[in-house]
Amino acid sequence: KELTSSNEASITKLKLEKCPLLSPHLRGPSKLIFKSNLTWEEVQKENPKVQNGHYHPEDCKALQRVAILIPHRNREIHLLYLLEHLHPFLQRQQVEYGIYVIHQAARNKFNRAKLLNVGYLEALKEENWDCFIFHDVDLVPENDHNLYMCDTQPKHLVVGRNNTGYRLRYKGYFGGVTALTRDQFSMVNGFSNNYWGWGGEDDDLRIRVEIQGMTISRPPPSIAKYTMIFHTRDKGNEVNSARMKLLQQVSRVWQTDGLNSCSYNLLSMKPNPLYINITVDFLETS
Ligand code: UDH
Repeated sequence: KELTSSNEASITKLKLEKCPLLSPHLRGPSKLIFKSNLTWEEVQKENPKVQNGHYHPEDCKALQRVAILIPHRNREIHLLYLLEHLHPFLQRQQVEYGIYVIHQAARNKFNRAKLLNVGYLEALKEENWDCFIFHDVDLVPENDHNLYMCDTQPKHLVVGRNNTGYRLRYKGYFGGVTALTRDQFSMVNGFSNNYWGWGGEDDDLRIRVEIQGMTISRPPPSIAKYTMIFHTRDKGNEVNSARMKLLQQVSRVWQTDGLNSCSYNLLSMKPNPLYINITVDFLETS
């Protein structure tokens, strides 16, 4: 019986050996350059094997299937620079991945955490991802030994960044870029949906992780380094003055505030060459 080409492709994938944990293509630290005239067409051309934001290695079977979730509104140039670096970075690591950009449509207060909950729920409708990387749009990894894969414990990937002298911002900091397995994130009921504006939602997630008796792992500081693309505070993302109060309630509310209470209006889910765009709308309720 004749095989269709997609059947052939999946049989070849089954026969492949597992990729090694440390890919032979890793390069170590690299100096990042952000060209002022970079275009989407150029980045697309540089990544011919990425289709609709998805990629899988061709010569071995990836150890994990990883969804990268990027919360977004009005930061197109940051997105372009991040994707320019992230696609080749992930391909050098030999991970199978999909990049999702979750775009908040309304001009109300920005809600990073809720967008990431939406990304998790929607990405899982598309594929059964093993691992989720929750990724700010303005943080670009400098060293490809910083593996975009999940561990037995939730992982924090940003130990240092250029604008803080490459030191952890504070003990317990769990923001910027984090990696949790599908099950770790579901165990904590995801992020809280109630942080409108800047701050607190990452500390809230850390408390959820601790309530579950999990601990946060971090790669060595010499590896977990990021360049933050400079920006000023966005309109609609002012500091959230309710954050300290919310942080005191986590142990009481985490079971009813999170993935299981995340309501939203999905406006569109559109594949772009370099990412899947999810546009979502929700009302500010607290
Ligand atoms: N984000 C957007 N659009 C917004 C707000 C936030 O896309 O309008 C996303 C984006 O992925 C960003 C993340 O949410 O990386 C976190 O928001 P942020 O970058 O504003 O947070 P950060 O802590 O900066 O990096 C806070 C304000 C910096 C002011 C610096 C003045 N010295």
